[in-house]
Amino acid sequence: MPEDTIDHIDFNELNKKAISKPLISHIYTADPSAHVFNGKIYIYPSHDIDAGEAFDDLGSHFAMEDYHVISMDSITSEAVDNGTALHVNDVPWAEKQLWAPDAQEKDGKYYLFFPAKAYDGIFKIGVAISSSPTGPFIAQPEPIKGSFSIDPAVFKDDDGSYFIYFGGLWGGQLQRWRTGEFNAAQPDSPTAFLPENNEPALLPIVAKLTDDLLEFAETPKQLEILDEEGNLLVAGDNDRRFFEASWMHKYNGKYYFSYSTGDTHFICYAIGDNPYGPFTYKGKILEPVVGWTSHHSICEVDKKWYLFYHDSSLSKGVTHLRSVKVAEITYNEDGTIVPLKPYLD
Ligand code: FUB
Repeated sequence: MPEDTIDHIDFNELNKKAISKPLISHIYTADPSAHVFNGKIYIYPSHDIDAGEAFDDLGSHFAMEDYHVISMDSITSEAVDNGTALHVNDVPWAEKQLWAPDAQEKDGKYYLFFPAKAYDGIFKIGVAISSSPTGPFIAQPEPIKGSFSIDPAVFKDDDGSYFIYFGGLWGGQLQRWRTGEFNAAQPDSPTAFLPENNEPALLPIVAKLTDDLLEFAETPKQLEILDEEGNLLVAGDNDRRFFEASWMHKYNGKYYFSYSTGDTHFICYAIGDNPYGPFTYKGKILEPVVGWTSHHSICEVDKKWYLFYHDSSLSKGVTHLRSVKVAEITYNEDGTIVPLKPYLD
């Protein structure tokens, strides 16, 4: 079972070795989804708080209540907190746990995609709209029809189509949807209904969005992640199989699907030829950070590529009090990504 705090690390030393510093330190932020809109960087993170919830493997201690948007004029500029962009009290269908969001722009409107637990205890994904990239956002009265689980990431392809990627294990409930219906049995178990180690791993989910970006345009599909021999990764391949934190970006005409391996704490990626895949596992992007979770986005800014990620160094290792950071990533000539160590040796 992961620990909620870490007391064996000298955080002064660790922070000296960190490859980047928290972008903001007056609040805790996590799960950064970064985009460039109108030449400026906008980061859509979770807003971590200590709500006093007991720690458990379902993530009950991640009891976030609102979102703040962070903006930066350039990658070296000061990061600005633009205040509350959406509060759970203003989302009619949502009770709690505003987890990792993403945002997109279309025709001058901004769409915030976010997971939250509905009053029946089931995670759904909602959309909220604003005329400004920093909000405030007005939530749709209902979640996306047929949505489930957590961690939406919305990718705009070059032809103007938008695709949503989502899903997360354990507290993210993806394993409870294996039959197409929510399985509410053993409600306190994070691992009930996971596949056996030798079975194919659970897969992230993809769906094209409707033109108004408010609904799925099709039945969501599983996104296959294959090994070098073309076989699906198996559930026991803990260092490589999907757990949560989907992200999609395109580089040199190829589609890069990246994700967290969760309980082994890596950010990994797989490459495909179209938004639906299949994707072939290619390697790690980020070694484990301090704190249990790892979650990221990848964004091009002024012709360089950046990994936005988080760690728990500022809170001295408290799992649910994280800080958003950014570091440049580079590509090898064959299109593979040079992996990063978050702290130098
Ligand atoms: O922030 C809450 C959850 O922790 C996210 O939804 C996961 O990706 C993990 O970072």
